[in-house]
Amino acid sequence: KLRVLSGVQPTGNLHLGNYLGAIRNWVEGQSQYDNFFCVVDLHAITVPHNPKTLAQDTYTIAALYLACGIDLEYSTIFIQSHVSAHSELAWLLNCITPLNWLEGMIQFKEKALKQGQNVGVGLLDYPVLMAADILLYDADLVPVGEDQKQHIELTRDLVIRLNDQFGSKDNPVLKLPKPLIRKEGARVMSLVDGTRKMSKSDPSELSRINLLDSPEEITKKIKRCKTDPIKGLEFDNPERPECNNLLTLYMLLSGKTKEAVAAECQDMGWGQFKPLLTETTIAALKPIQDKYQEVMADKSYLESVLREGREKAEAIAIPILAKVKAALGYSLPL
Ligand code: AQP
Repeated sequence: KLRVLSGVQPTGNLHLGNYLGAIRNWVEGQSQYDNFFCVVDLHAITVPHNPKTLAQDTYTIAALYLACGIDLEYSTIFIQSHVSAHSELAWLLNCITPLNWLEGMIQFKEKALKQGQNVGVGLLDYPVLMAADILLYDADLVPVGEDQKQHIELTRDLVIRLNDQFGSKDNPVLKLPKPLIRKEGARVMSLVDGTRKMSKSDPSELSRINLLDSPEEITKKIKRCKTDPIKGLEFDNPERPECNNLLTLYMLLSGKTKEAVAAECQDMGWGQFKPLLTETTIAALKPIQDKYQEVMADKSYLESVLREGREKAEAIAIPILAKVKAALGYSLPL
């Protein structure tokens, strides 16, 4: 089986963008692959974070993986900081990464702009740590949303560079991974601005629907979301980004085809569509929320999943780290 690796940062509540762009695709594809899904808590401290909530936020994301349908028969769930090989490989990769590759990353430029003077080196280094996450598992495929595509291209460039410098054609050190990006849901947009992606770090709570939002919160957010004054709803009109985003959410959450949604909504006004989207969203999130409560009620079960996850992750990551160290010329520990 091909191996899959992906992760989410515990930087806040998971929202529909994280779910539709990433986790739902992990769940749908999981029986075909050998999967590793981590909660990337080392990435979470690349922006200012709260040490009082980091551990709890990390557990919440792991529980949500299970609640969304990650099945331990096909998949391993673990926490990035529990496997120290991630930090170690990131250091080794740092030393072969040209600085200007990192300075050119879109996500760095966007997040650095938001933080002004307080940008840490870790934010610049985010893609190198992400490369380490992927490469430690010899992952073939990395299912992500569109926003992460550039980071996976950088990972591929790093593999080519490392293999060129320290491997040989017949004996490459690391495997070249590929991104797996689904067209639908790859870029879920903010509810208050259809030209910006839905994001955990957006200061406006109204901009996103979180997987754990109550029916009342969902109703309020959809009622107040940005629309336009045009009657009749349509996909793919660049002048109507909010309309395209809300129809896409309805399509993905209802499981209907694009053609069926286009036909159903072509004569609708927002007053008719918004209650429909609200009802569909609440119904789609209900089973996830119920399962989440179940998982969180048994902390020792979640801990055992994560302990086992760490063991399985280390069984793969430690030998791959050793292979990279040997290729770079390190001696074995005495
Ligand atoms: N709006 C989105 N549409 C589709 N996919 C998305 N993803 C994130 N936002 C959207 C995908 O979710 C996965 C996990 O993302 P992450 O937590 O590692 O970081 P991120 O991409 O930076 O997500 P956020 O929500 O915007 O977090 P903050 O605000 O903390 O930076 C990834 O596969 C991502 O593509």
